[in-house]
Amino acid sequence: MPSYINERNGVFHAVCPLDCPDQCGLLLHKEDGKVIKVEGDSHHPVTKGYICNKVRNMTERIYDENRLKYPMKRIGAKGEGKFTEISWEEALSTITSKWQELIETNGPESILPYSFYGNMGRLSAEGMDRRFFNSLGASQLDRTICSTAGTVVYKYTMGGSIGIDPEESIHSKLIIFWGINAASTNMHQVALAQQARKQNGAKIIVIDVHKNQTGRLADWFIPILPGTDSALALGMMHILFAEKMIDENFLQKYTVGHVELRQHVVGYDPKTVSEITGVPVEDIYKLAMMYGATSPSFIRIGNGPQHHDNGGMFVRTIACLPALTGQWLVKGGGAIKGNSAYLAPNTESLQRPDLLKNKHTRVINMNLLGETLLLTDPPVKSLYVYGTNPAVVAPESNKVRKGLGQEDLFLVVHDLFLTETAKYADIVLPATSSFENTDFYTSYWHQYIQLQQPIIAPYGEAKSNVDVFRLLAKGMGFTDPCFGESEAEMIAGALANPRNPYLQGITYEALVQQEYMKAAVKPLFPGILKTPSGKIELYSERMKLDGYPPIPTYVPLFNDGDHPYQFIPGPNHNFLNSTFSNNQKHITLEKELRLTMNSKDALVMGIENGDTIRVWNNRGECELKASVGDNVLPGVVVTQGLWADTTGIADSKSAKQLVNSLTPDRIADMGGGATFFSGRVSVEKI
Ligand SMILES: Nc1nc2c(c(=O)[nH]1)N[C@H]1C(S)=C(S)[C@@H](COP(=O)(O)OP(=O)(O)OC[C@H]3O[C@@H](n4cnc5c(=O)[nH]c(N)nc54)[C@H](O)[C@@H]3O)O[C@H]1N2
Ligand SMILES: Nc1nc2c(c(=O)[nH]1)N[C@H]1C(S)=C(S)[C@@H](COP(=O)(O)OP(=O)(O)OC[C@H]3O[C@@H](n4cnc5c(=O)[nH]c(N)nc54)[C@H](O)[C@@H]3O)O[C@H]1N2
Ligand code: SF4
Ligand SMILES: [Mo]
Repeated sequence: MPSYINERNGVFHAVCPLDCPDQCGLLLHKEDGKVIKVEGDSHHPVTKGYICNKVRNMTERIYDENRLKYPMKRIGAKGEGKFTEISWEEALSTITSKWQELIETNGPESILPYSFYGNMGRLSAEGMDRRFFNSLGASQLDRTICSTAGTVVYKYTMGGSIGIDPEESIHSKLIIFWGINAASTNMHQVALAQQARKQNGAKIIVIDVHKNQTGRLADWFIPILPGTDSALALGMMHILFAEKMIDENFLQKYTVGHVELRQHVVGYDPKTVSEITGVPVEDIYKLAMMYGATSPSFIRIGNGPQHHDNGGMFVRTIACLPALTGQWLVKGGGAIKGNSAYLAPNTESLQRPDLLKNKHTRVINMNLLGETLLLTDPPVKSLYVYGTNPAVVAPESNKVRKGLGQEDLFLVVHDLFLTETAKYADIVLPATSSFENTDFYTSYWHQYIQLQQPIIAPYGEAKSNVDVFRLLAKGMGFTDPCFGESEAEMIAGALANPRNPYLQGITYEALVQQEYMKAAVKPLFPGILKTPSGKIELYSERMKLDGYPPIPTYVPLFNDGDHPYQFIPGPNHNFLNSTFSNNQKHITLEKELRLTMNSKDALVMGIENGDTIRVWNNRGECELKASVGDNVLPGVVVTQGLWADTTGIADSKSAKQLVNSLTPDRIADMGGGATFFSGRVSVEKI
């Protein structure tokens, strides 16, 4: 441990650990061993000292009296939330002896890790844990809940998760936030857009199904029907080709398939596209002409529309747009879907996939948790959850909770709080906050990497993910030296990635010295992409071989039943997924969970602002307060935030705000992605 953990007072550099593209640089003020204030670090080149309200109030979360202090075992019924304190020794030996028994009787694949990025630290989220479960031979988890549909398809198109440097977006003259509520979810991209607006007179367009905080700051908000964006983009292409507003030179030199695409988009005339998308013909024209005539233009591709049945195709289609007008060659032009490839570490070293002996080990899609626990054969007999709260965030929560509540499932949950998921656990383990650990952080939006060193001592008996897996490895008798590595050694190994030239010069030692190190990036073009052709693949032979349409195509949403409303339950401003949903300050700021609907629909249903509404489908039901107006199109209803259960009991009947009880666990068109926003519901006034 570095010595400053013991220093009484001071201001220390820290990283925001949350699953947010901005990955802000922080300053933690510490007095008498405790963090008393969290603020932004003005030295961070992108986040520049500004942070969101959520994290400014982080101290309340770190010192919340409900934080878990010691390991516990269940003494009540599953889900009841009754536990008693035990020692770490007892907790660890209970887990390892149960797992040894399961490996003998049912084989190692009866054990399933279940995790996500509650802490984005690479060691915490995908380091020692992966080494451990690979050695164990446990079922593998496909971590598909967030962005895989788009990641997979962006790779077919562009060769990997690479976009422009967001710092360059200040040069743009047209910025399109496409399916991203950036004012809440990527606030520094909004700051950069505002700077572009100020210095270049840039126009900001927002294309969304909901006129939320981001829509309200736009110069032009374009409401669209859910799941129809690829049709809009194809309609834009139709006009761009027809009006000769394309960059022939760029298409010839840097793309394949522009001839096929040109023919293909003939079918997407503005009238047809307008009928599909709900966007008026003249607006489709106006949008295409603005996009064709403005350079540099920049598209920030959001995560939302990707959570549809056709989410992969959404990203595929939008990602092709900048090539048509040659925007990738212009400083400040192009797009960002995600930038994680720039700082990609050496996963062989970090995660040690070689430790997994059975190369045919089954892989389970995390979006199918409920079904997996209830139906998979051979069954999952033990689930180890860390860094995620599936009882709230996973789709089809009624199925998930039924699965978690099964008597014969041995459930271990490692978290900072007794989450809704932890209430079902047999063993609960207390986790440290990220400010108690050593880890490294790589943003998936900007191009800076940061080191976190422990600033405060572990809370109670809490342990980091890395420490817990070290101890579990010892308990299981694993002898590979990788389990003895220090955090510093793990980081050094992860940063030595000969396959990633962008990491050049970035080492553990350098990170200790320099708080912010940037990937060694250069413009993507002129250049060779990692696609089969080395070019942008507007037509992808590889997609065809993999069974997908090789050219961007509009595919309608799956028929989710006869319910009249398309249900869009997105994140909110003051929580981060379900994190902070148990913090009073954040709840107070958010007030309550509302169902936003169009006044025309409300009139027909006899619903007024503030009425309590029953929202249901064949998967579940919620009770929400109506918010009536013109922020969504007729036929669409929106909620924001993944709210906590209001009663202490983790049963789905009393969880009236559990929006995921209504969402489908269907799998999206690509990458095994989630389809949170492709469900339909009925509504009525109670
Ligand atoms: N404050 C806050 N910040 C967060 C999070 C949080 O919970 N709270 N979560 C973090 C995480 S894990 C992620 S993945 C990102 C997600 O952040 P974003 O990328 O912003 O994604 P979402 O908020 O899921 O959806 C973005 C927008 O898509 C819209 N949308 C839904 N369906 C469609 C459609 O078919 N077409 C169009 N055009 N729009 C549609 C929604 O109305 C929403 O406004 O944010 C991260 N940052
Ligand atoms: N309806 C609907 N559902 C959604 C979404 C949506 O838009 N709508 N968004 C989806 C998306 S994009 C995502 S990414 C997922 C995210 O969902 P989750 O990954 O579950 O995110 P959180 O709800 O923030 O839960 C993270 C948990 O990790 C814990 N944690 C934090 N740090 C550590 C640590 O160091 N160690 C351990 N062991 N635990 C830690 C936190 O206390 C918290 O309980 O939700 C998905 N669910
Ligand atoms: S949640 Fe996002 S915006 Fe807020 S401090 Fe963390 S990285 Fe910055
Ligand atoms: Mo996410």
